Order: sequence, then C-alpha cells, then structure tokens
Amino acid sequence: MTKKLLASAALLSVLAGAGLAETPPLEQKERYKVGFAQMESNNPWRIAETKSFHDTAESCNWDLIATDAAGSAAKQVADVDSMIAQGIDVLFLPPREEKPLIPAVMKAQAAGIPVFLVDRSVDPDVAKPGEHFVAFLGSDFIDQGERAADWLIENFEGDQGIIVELEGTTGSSPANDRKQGFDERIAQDDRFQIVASQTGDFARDLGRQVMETLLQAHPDVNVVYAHNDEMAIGAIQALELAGRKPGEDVTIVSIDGTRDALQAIIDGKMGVTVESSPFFGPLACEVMGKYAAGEEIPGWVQVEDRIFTADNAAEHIDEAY
Ligand code: GZL
Repeated sequence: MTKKLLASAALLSVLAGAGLAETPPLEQKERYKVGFAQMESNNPWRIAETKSFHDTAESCNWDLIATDAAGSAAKQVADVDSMIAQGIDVLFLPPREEKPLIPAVMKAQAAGIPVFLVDRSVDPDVAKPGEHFVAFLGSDFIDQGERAADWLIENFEGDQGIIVELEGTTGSSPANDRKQGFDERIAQDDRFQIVASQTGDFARDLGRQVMETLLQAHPDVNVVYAHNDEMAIGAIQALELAGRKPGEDVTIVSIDGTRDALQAIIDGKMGVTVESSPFFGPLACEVMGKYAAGEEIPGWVQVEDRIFTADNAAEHIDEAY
C-alpha cells in the first residue's frame, strides 16, 4: 500500500473504532469513471446484470470499467485493486462471497472511493453500510426463502415432503439467507423433512450433478428447493434422466425468475420461482445521483420481488432473461 493509503487506512480504522467513519463523498460532475467488478458470467442472471450496467452507462454519463472475475473471489479483489489504480470515482461491487471481498471494500474506502454493494452483501459483522460502504442495493434473501417455503406449504398435496436442498455459492449472502429463510419457515410444517442440503454453486451443470448424486442416496425425494433457477433446471434434467416426472412426482421450488424457469412452470415441471431481479443498472444510476447530490441514502436500498407460478408465468415470460 502507498504511504497515502496507509495513512488513510489507519485514520479510517481509528474513526471506525470511534464509530465516526463515514463513506467518501461523490462530487457532482458531468461524467464519472465507474467501476463494476462482476464476479462471473456463467449464468443468465450474471449476464443480464452485467448487460444492465452497460445499457445504463451512456444515459448516466458513465465511463464504465467492467471486469469479470470468472468465479474467483481473489480475482474479484484484484480487479478492484486495478480499478482503484485507474482512478475510478465510484465502485459498484457484487461480492461473490461475504468475507473474501471485505479487503476490496476497505481498500476502495481508504482510497476515497464510495462503494455500493449490488445484489449480494458482505459480512455485516465486519463491514457496515454508512461506514465502510454507502449502501447494499438488493433483495431480501431471507424473505425469498420464506416465500418459497410458504408456496410449498400452501400447494404441496402430499402427506410427506422429502426435501433435497440445492444451495448457492458457499459463503455468499443469498445462499446463507435463502437457506435460513426457507429452512426456518418449512420447519413449521411437520409434513416436511430436509434430507440433504448441498451446494451447486448457483450453476446448472453442478446442480444437475449434485441432484444425480443425492437422488441415489434419497430415491424417495419428492421436493427440490433450489436457491436459484439454474440449479433447479439442472435438477429437472437429473430427475428426468432418472425417469422421474418433475411437476408430477417431484415438486420443484426455486428463486430468480429466468426465462427457462418460467418456461418450466408453463410446461408444468416447476411449481414456483420467487423473483430476484438482476436489472441493477438503472437503480445504481438513480442512487449514485442522489448520493452525489448529498441526499441521505438508506443502508439497504431494497429491491421488491414478484413471484411467478402457473397463474402468471406466461404473462411475464417475454420480459424474462
Ligand atoms: C442474487 C444473486 C444470485 C442469483 C443467482 O442477487 O446474487 O447470484 O440468485 C446468481 O442466480 O448466481
């Protein structure tokens, strides 16, 4: 770290200790050099999010520097270092995992660059909105898990629900919270039992592979709860390869609202997907403008999520990604 960075980092740690750390200001100016350090581009959700930032750049007067860490938290940190060295004015960061991305937040703060976390957050015991980053822009993942469980409780017609849970990326805030929300809510209905819970890293192919393995160990499974649609689609593939009939002898419950998921609902293979929108570009532009104008920004700018079922999937599939 340069002497200047060390000095400001030391100062910040003193201020933070006294609870006085504040996030760096953002001056109002014609154009901004904006950093968007994406974690990966291995699924439609990630691709849609990145496109949303590119599509917003010109209308928001951004010179956008967008990077892709290809699934590596360490590379995502290095990408932020590079952006800091390039002199960005503001950083939008979707932290792949809650703890490894803390250094990136702290380095940007120490360099006087305001940070907005988008779509995922960091360990709240270490980094706090209004102190270390301006705000988290994203969904309530606990609520998403609870709503998935509520739908299952209301619509499952069997006497006994044997659940396999496909978890998202280990250590990520959506995986942590979607598990907490669903598991705690479903425990209120004694028809259900979660017999296995394993990460598929939010990826379709790994979700399929994990489902194949868990199906061997739990052939009586009749419910799959996937933390995202990509893993749910992978699970559907595994179940059909094993001769099962998703939507008839296995109920599939998921989150995101991708095009493939809405099509699976229309085809009767998936029961529900709770929306988790990837379209953060316009919201990022709006919140950044308010921050530059000196408006107070809440620590959590919450995105409202719809729910897609057989009742409305066909109505919304054309807007899906
Ligand atoms: C949610 C986002 C999750 C999506 C997955 O905000 O972090 O990451 O639900 C994506 O599809 O991989």
